[in-house]
Formats: sequence, structure tokens, C-alpha cells
Amino acid sequence: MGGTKRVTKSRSAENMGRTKVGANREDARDPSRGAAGHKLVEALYRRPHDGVPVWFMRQAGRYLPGYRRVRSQVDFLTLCKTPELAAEVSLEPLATFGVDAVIIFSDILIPLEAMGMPVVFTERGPCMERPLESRADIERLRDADPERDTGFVLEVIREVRRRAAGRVPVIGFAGAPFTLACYALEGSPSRTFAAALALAYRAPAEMHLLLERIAAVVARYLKAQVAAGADVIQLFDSWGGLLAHDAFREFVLPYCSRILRELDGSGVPRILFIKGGGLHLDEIAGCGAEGIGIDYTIDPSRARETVAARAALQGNLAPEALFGAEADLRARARALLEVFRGDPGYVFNLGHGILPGTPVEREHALVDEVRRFAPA
Ligand code: 1CP
Repeated sequence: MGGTKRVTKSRSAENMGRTKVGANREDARDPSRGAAGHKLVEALYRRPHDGVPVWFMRQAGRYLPGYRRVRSQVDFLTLCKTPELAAEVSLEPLATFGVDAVIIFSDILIPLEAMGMPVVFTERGPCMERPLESRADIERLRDADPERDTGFVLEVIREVRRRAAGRVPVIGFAGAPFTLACYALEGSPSRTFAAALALAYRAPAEMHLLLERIAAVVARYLKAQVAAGADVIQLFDSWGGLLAHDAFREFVLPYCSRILRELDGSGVPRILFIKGGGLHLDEIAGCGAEGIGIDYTIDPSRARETVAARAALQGNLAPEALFGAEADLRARARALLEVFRGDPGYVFNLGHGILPGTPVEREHALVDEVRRFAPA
């Protein structure tokens, strides 16, 4: 990767002052080790470390009072495009719960906008102003340049990294091609994404063209995030699991794999989260990610058996469990932690994004339970 040298240099300077967990000073100063020593990074590489890392998908969202305060003053896209504000909301979960990673505040649909598909964020969720309707629409998409078209995301990473000051790693992310294609074709939030599924059968070559165009943009976008300082990246395929088993192999896996492989040698661990991917874990484990996010539908011990030592696992408490009684929530967390006792390759997380309306005190309890189980 072209920019690797420069990135490594600036990282080594920043690494000097970083607080490391379970790593000796030499490791902490070795630029080739990137964010080594942080629990999340160690777990993703399946290296021994103290404690169990914990963070939550969508941890910087509507259930947090600070986020709601900021959102009452600016609309969603303005928030994404104002690095000061985006950094502030990204860091709220670190300040509030002491999680082990900060995921930058942004949205998976930002690169679609950069490709020439304006997005409007409504109460119901994101809507495209002009959903794709023809091959010509797909051909007209722009090959977005990360710096020129999404420089504000890179700025958010730099700002979050500056403010996190090495306390925890910074997670960059992108949506996977099939999930982004779902929004681009459907136009508005859907539970079925019938338009996307239909295109896969009606005009598979068009679907492949669209996925290729998106994959090229997403790969460049993630490389730029790493160059800007992301310590970990996660690829979200929220709707990949909607496809039939054979279509999943044709339209989901190869594109996730291509993007992840393009990040080979970038020096940061990669997490692949495919919602509904439980039945395909064996193949997902071959996609090139250090970590696999598992959703709440799969029994975690079965996931561990299937993936074995090929990748770390991240997940998978049901997000709705946070609405239950605190004692029940703690018991569920302990049961999940027991499954992975002694396993260096485990990251505690939910099986999907945290839900709006989640009681903040339940998230406190959850982090506390993880810490009690595995003190750092
Ligand atoms: O911690 C964080 O909140 C980090 C930022 C983040 C991330 C990682 C946001 C902010 N969105 C995402 C990813 C994302 N966005 C996904 C993948 C994860 C998942 O499967 O949940 C998806 C599918 C989206 C698309 C999207 N954006 C939706 C879902 C719509 C649907 O089809 O169900 C919604 C509601 C949004 C808007 C959005 N993005 C993020 C927030 C906090 C919000 C709510 C906006 C608001 O009203 O303030």
C-alpha cells in the first residue's frame, strides 16, 4: 500500500506516549506493532492479554444524552461533516462507560453520497434522493476519492485519535458492498430490500457491476482511514444475511473478501460483521479478517467450534437484553463470557447495534460485569 511508510512513521511518534495494556515498553515503541498492547488489538490477533475487551456496535447513538443534545442543534449529516462535533459524540461512550475502543461517528452511507447518491436522513432512517434504476445509473456513479470527497471522515479520525490520546484504539468502518447496494437500489429503509434481491436474479451482471464499483470505493476509503490513523477497521454487512445460500456466496463473500485482502499489510486488524452470517461462518472465516462479528442468532459456542482458531470472535449479546432486569443482564453476560473463558481471541460486544432507548445504566452494568469477570 502506497502510504504505509509515511503512516508508520507518524504512528511511531505518537506511540511514544501511549498507555499500553499488557505490553512491555519495547513493544509499545515498536512502530511495526501499530496499536499493539491495547486489549482489543491483542484479542483480534488472538494474542494473550489481560482482561476481555468490550465495546458496543453503534455505541455513540441516540440513547446517549450528550448525543441527543448535539443532535438537537444540528442535523445528522452536519454532525457527520463537522469533525469537532463528530469527535465529541464519538468519545462520549469512552467517557461514560470506559469502553475499550472508540468507533468514529459517521454512517455507512457516507461513501454512497460521495459516489453521487445524495442521502437524506429522516425519522424513519436514511433515504436516497434518487435510487438506482438502470445500468446507466450504475455507470454514472463516481469513483469517489476518499480525501477529496470524504475528507471530513478522515478529519474525524484524526481528531478522535488526538483526543483519545492513545488511551484506546480508534475503530474506522465502512458498509460492505451488498448492504450499500441494498440502500442504493431500495431508496428507503426496508426490512426486505426486495429491489436489491430482485436485481441479483433479474440482472446479475448489473448487480456485479454495482458491487464492483462500490467495493473499489470502499477499499480506497478504508485504506485512507487507516492512513488517517484508524487502529482497527470493521466492515458492516448488515443485510448480507438476507440472501439465499448460493446468492450469499456469489454476491456477498467475494466482495467482502476483496476489500479485506486489499488491506493486507496495512498493519491494522480487520473485523467482518455480517448480520445473518451464522450459517456461513466457515466461509466467512476464510475472508481474511482477523476478527469475525457474530450476530445474536448464533450460539456462541457453535461459532467458536466452527471458526476454531482461524479468527477472533466478537459479539453477541442480544441488544434487547439491555431492556431486561439488571440481574438477568449480568447473568447473560457471564454465560457468554464463560463460553470464551481462557480464549485470547474474544471481544465482548452485542450481536447487533445498541438500540435507541437503551437504559444507560444497563450499559454501565454490562461493562462492570465484563470487568468483574476478567480484570485487566
Ligand atoms: O457508534 C456509533 O453510533 C457509530 C456510528 C454509526 C455506525 C457504525 C452510525 C451512526 N451508523 C453506523 C452504521 C450503520 N448505519 C449501519 C451498520 C450497522 C447496523 O447494521 O446497525 C447501518 C445499516 C446504517 C444505516 C442507518 N443509518 C440506519 C439504519 C436504517 C435501517 O435500514 O434500519 C439508521 C437509522 C442510520 C442513521 C444513523 N446512523 C448513526 C446514527 C446514530 C443514526 C441515527 C440518526 C439520528 O437520528 O440521530
